[in-house]
Amino acid sequence: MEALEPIQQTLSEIDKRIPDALRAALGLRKRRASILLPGDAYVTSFVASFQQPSSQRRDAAADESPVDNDGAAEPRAPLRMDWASCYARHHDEDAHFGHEDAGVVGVADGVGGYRKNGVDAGAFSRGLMTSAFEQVLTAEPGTPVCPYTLLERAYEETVASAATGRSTAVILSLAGTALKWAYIGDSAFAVFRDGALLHRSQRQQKRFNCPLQLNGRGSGDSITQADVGEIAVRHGDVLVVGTDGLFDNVFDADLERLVRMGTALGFSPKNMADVVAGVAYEISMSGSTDSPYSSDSRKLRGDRRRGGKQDDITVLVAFLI
Ligand SMILES: [Mn+2]
Repeated sequence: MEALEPIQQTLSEIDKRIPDALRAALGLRKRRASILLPGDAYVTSFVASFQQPSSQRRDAAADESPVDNDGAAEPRAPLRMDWASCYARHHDEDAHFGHEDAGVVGVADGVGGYRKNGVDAGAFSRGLMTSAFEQVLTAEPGTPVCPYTLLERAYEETVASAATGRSTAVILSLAGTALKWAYIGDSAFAVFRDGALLHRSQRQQKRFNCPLQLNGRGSGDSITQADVGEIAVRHGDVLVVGTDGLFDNVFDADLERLVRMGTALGFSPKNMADVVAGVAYEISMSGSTDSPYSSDSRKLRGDRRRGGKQDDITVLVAFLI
């Protein structure tokens, strides 16, 4: 099996690349020159590792609605995902994968409740994503990928492997100009167009901080409860996929601002994933910056919580080009 080659970097390196204007806009503290962030050396990233032949890249790049002699626009080339990721570990129970040529990405989050039993709470999320990735790798090239079918097969295979734990998961695939999804729980995604939020998945949870989750015994919440759907996407749209370590720490409006500013500054998917993860990490460690997690806690539990939520943070950014 081909493997994604991880890139190792530190959060301090990422921190330096968060523009000051963005820092100010999001109300983050001023950068300290010699800051050594806790968790440094624990950031792993991937960039799309399945490079297309340069001729195909040129075809895709030339997708500017060519006009024929009659003045009619020719059909656009299918979109593809130029993706990259950043994973800041806390307990190391998140997992993800992506395949550029197949246009498929996935993110999963092992539910930490199992940890106290001395069980590897990341085994099920890693099993899900490894299985899904292997299925994409071994599929006939050009075969359309149905995210629900892929998630269902990955789930069955992971249960059969006797992996421990529970996990939320989201898988998305491109089919022409449709972006399809299947997800269970609060692993989530957002699609941005022209710097504005176009679509955001709705978390599935039973109560505060208790998302729907698949488990290793094949019992509990059912795969058939997965939310499935699709939206029409187009050239230039930006997809952000992540675990709750992202979405419980960064408000949608701030993520929108990050994407808008990153796009204006010409960020690559890699740089955008790093900066979004860096911001999420900074909020996660804060005891005062407000977050969706604290806001929900105040609303749903009636407490006075402030600050972020420390968790594994997975951010995957795909430019649809
Ligand atoms: Mn999490």
